[in-house]
Amino acid sequence: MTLPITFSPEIAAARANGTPIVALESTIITHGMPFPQNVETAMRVEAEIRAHGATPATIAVMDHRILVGLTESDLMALGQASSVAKLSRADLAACLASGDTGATTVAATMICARLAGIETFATGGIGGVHRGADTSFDISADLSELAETAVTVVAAGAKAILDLPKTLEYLETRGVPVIAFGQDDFPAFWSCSSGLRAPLRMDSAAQIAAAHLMRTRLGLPGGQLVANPIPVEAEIPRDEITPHIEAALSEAKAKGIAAKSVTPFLLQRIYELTAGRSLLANIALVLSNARLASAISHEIALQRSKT
Ligand code: PSU
Ligand code: MN
Repeated sequence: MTLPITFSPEIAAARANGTPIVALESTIITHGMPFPQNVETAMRVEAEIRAHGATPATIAVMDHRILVGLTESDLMALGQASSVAKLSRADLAACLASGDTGATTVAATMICARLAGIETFATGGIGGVHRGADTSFDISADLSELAETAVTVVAAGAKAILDLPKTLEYLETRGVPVIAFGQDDFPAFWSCSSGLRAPLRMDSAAQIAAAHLMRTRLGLPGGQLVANPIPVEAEIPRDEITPHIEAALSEAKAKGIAAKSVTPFLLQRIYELTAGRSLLANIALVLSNARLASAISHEIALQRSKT
């Protein structure tokens, strides 16, 4: 059985040449940022990865196929489309079977990346355990995917709209290494620190790649979460963003926003409440994650070639 995967010409060439590939998700484009900044950012992130000697593979679902690598016109179309499905592990196969268009979340992008033989993935923030999860049961499927799929994901931690202590507990229970890059604290997306210590700390791409390869040698199935703090000049300090987060959360509660709509609703409201500053921070951190992921993808290739 052949997989329903279509590689773009750029990705096909990278596979043939052995150039390291970095996966990118598409939900950040369709549900995470407004047009036109979503498409501009997607293109800048891709350019950043190319500038660091790796090849970007943005992943989405269209016409019964997983597209690995999107063209500029694919990105433009996706960035303006209004009714694109947000795909996680639960709906990936159904969307492929129906032929609908879907954007992949962190969880679905990890699944597609693994199928395509890609081991490094850059994004902004991962989903997590939502506040109030003790009654809502809202825990992102991104977390269990990290426990099952062997892809190293570079994110700026998790957003403080989530319950960060519970998110870290859940990841620990599922055996996911959570690695803060270059600092002791787990970062909180728009802010460099969440005030919580990360379980692991690494200071180089080489260390992260070595740990990734060791997990494979040990036969451990899951991936790694690399939590790369937002560049300090772009951060929104915790005490500044907290009131906006609280306001967005109580609006979501009052409006009865639930399930898949929660994360996009909160991101949009915080964008409005910070007069666009949250988006500038988001762009800066994704670019920074793209650079680190590129370095990790090179290190994985280099270290594997030596064994
Ligand atoms: N965080 C962001 N921007 C995003 C997302 C998270 O800053 O666009 C998206 C990612 O695709 C992530 C998904 O995988 O939201 C998580 O959604 P949920 O909480 O419904 O699992
Ligand atoms: Mn959810």
